[in-house]
Amino acid sequence: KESRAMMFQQQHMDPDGPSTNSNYCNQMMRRRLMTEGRCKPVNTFIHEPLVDVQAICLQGNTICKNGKPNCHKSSSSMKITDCRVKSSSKYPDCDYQTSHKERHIIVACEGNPYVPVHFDASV
Ligand code: UM3
Repeated sequence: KESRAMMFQQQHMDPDGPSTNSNYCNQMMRRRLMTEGRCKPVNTFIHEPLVDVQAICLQGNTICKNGKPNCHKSSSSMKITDCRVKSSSKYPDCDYQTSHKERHIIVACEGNPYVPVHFDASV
């Protein structure tokens, strides 16, 4: 079984991206296995070096949306792409809207080493 830290990287890390094409989310959501069984409704890819994303776990502590205390907000804004499934999308043909943004991000961290395991929000 893959660790939650590995799952976070598979679902949210794309340091070399994004390609400029509007098909980015359709390709990436499938390639990273988030269209198996259902179309994952919302998912964010982060276009920054892994070390910079891991460092967020040492930055501003904040409460997660689920009420747990282990969320952290990036001190810098980061390049991200939000993928949101279109209302017209019909599984198994998952169809996403691709939105490139630059935002502060909030991740949940766990474990030893203390690393990102969940993407909570962008602000
Ligand atoms: N999610 C994003 N970006 C957002 C909001 C939510 O990727 O701006 C994802 C993260 C969660 C899922 O998946 O939606 C449910 O909240 P995760 O725990 O695997 O990161």
